This record gives sequence, structure tokens and C-alpha cells, in this order.
Amino acid sequence: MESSAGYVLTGAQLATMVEGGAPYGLIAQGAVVVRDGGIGWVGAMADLPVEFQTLDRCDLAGRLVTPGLVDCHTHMVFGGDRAMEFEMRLNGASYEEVARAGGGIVSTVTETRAASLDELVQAALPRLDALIAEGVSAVEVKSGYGLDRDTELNMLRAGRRLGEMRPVTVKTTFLGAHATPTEFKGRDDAYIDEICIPAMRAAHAEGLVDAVDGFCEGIAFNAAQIGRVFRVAADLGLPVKLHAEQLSHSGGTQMAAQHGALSVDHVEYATAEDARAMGASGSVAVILPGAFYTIRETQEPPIAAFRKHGVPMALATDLNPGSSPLNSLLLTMNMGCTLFRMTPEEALAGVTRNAAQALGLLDRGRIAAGLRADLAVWNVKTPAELAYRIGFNPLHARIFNGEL
Ligand code: DI6
Ligand code: FE
Repeated sequence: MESSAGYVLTGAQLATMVEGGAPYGLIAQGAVVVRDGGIGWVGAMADLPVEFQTLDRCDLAGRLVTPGLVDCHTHMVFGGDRAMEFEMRLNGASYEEVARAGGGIVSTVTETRAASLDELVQAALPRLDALIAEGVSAVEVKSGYGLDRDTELNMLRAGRRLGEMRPVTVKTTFLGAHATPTEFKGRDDAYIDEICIPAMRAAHAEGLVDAVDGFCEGIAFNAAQIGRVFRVAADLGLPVKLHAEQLSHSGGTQMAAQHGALSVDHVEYATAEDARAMGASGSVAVILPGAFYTIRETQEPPIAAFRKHGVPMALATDLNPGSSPLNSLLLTMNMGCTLFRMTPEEALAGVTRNAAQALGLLDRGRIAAGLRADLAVWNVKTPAELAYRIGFNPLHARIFNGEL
């Protein structure tokens, strides 16, 4: 449904996610005017201006409308899978035994390097489709399983291709500083300077990079190494974000905040000082309960400190074959609530308004006049139901760029 004059969604309960008013920015008997891919007007049906009263109407019979969901942290492009390793571990294999059998991140790098662009796209499509089926209208896709120039570029090309194949916005993130490949073992600095940074420049030159990420951790890179990557990103005019304080406190958050990072992700081991720095830099805290759950982490992210310092919190799947084979953003919302005591309203803000902010997509994530018409229509009575149920998908319809 999309005529040039536009149309009106009527009979809807709107969780606009606009701050400052009712919880969820709720409008009980709402109407939304959609035209030219955008939102022309939003409000109570009773206030619909005369000029819109003759437009075609689509009655939603009391259903809930939210902004289209946004998954702002995924590694959905990769070769192979790690089910074998999952099974070995549950049969008692040690980390070393798994590694000797070719498991771990190295196995994903090997299989990603061996895959063609087409194979990477075909493998990722069902993952993307599962998210779209839950009302997702924007996703982030990271590189980081190539760790050589050609494969890093191929992963990003696959991300771009996915965005052309489906009605969804794909934001690509260069994550060359994810791990040191075996051929550079013990030479992390050389990998950063000789492969990662040149690959980032090449990917940027090909128009493949929307943002730059890194993994700051004892088992990955230190803040100084990531800082070198971020300085080049700044020269190229690219925004940055960081995987930080996931397994230990290694100081990445404050470094990322100093670089004005869009987001700092994982952050289980972040301190009150880190939260304060993020509040000052305006960085979003991206909470990733799928990884916490999968690796059976026990350190919870400092949600109270993020609230106190006004740090916007997003929730994302972290969809990857190792630490978070989680392919559902609805389940992610539930996990954010049950594992970390986020409220259902925070969970919904975490996959709409704040997730959009984490991707620098300021034209969406809320239902407001002038924004893009990316919407999700749900067969639920209250917004809390989206986070409450486990393993149930109540999506009724999805509107992407104004199109139903
Ligand atoms: N943090 C993680 O948990 C994953 N990457 C990252 O930066 C692990 C990725 C993998 O095991 O494949
Ligand atoms: Fe991640």
C-alpha cells in the first residue's frame, strides 16, 4: 500500500518511543500518516488534521505499532559454523582439545577465507531473514573473520549485497582489529600496522565502511593498538565503536569515549567511572546478553551506573558463530530484562531509539513526524509483551521506508 498522496494507519496503539511523555511514548488511539517513505503526521486519531482525512486508510484493529527494530551489533557474515565445537565442549572436551580439533575463532576465519562472496551472502541470508521476520528494519554487519585484506573486504561487500537483496538497511562496520590471525601469532602490532590499517583504508576507498570497531581485551588488542586504528579512522572521517570490558577490565571504554565513540559494546566489566565517561561522550552502551549467556559469564553490566549517568542503552544479538549464536532480537529483549533487570521499556528503547543512535541513524528509531517510516505492527495488547514472551513472534506486518 503506497499511493503518492500517502495513507493513514488507524486504530493503532502507538509506542512512539518519543521521550518525555507517557511511558513508551504511548498514544492509545493513534494514527500515523505515511507518505514518500516518511512519517507525515503522528497523533491521536481524534486530532487527525482535515488535510489527511481523505487519504486511504489501513485499520490496524487495536494492534501495537512500534518503530522498526534495529539490531546494532551483529557478526552475521561468516563461513561455516561452530556446532561441532559446542557439542565437543558439552561432551567434556577442554579448550585445548577444541582448539586442536580446529575449533574456535580460527576455524571461522579459515572457513570465511575459503568462502566466495556469493557463499558468504547465501549463508547470511537466512540469518538476516529471521531477523526481518521479527520486525527488524536495520542491522549492522561487521567484518572481522577475514583478518586479511581480501577477506575483510569480501565480508563488507557481502554486507552491502545483503542490503540490496532485502528491504532492510545494512550498516557495515570494519572490525579488522578483532583477533590476530595465526600467521601473525605473537606479532599483534605488525598485524595492526601491516594488515588491519591498510585493509581499512582499502575498504574505505571502495565505499564499504560505515564505522570502525575493535576488540579491546587481554585475548585481543590493547587500548594503544586500537587507538592507532581509531586515529586513522578519524582521518578518514569514519565513526568508531568498540568491544570493551567483555571478559575483563582493560580500559577500552575510556579510550573509546575519548574518541567520541558511537557505542561501547559488551561492557560487563565497565566501572562507574567508565559509565561517567560514556555519559560525557554521548556513547551508547550496547548490552549483549547472548554472549553473556553463551559463555556463562557472571559479571553483569553496570545497568544502574548507565542509568545514573544518562548513558543510552541498546540491546543487540551479537549474532556470531562462537560466543553468541543468537538469531532473535525479541529473545534478546527478554534476556536483557531477565538477566540484567532492564525494564521492558528500556528493552524496547534498546532495540529502537538507542540502537538507531548506536548506528548513527538519527532519522529513525522513533515514531515522529519527519522521520523515516520504518514500522513494525504487532499482535500484542501491551508493549511489555514484546519482551515478556520467550520464543514467540507476534509480528503482524512490517513497513519499510513507507512500504507495507
Ligand atoms: N567478542 C566475542 O564474544 C566474539 N567476538 C568478540 O569480539 C567472539 C567471536 C567468536 O568466537 O567467533
Ligand atoms: Fe561482537
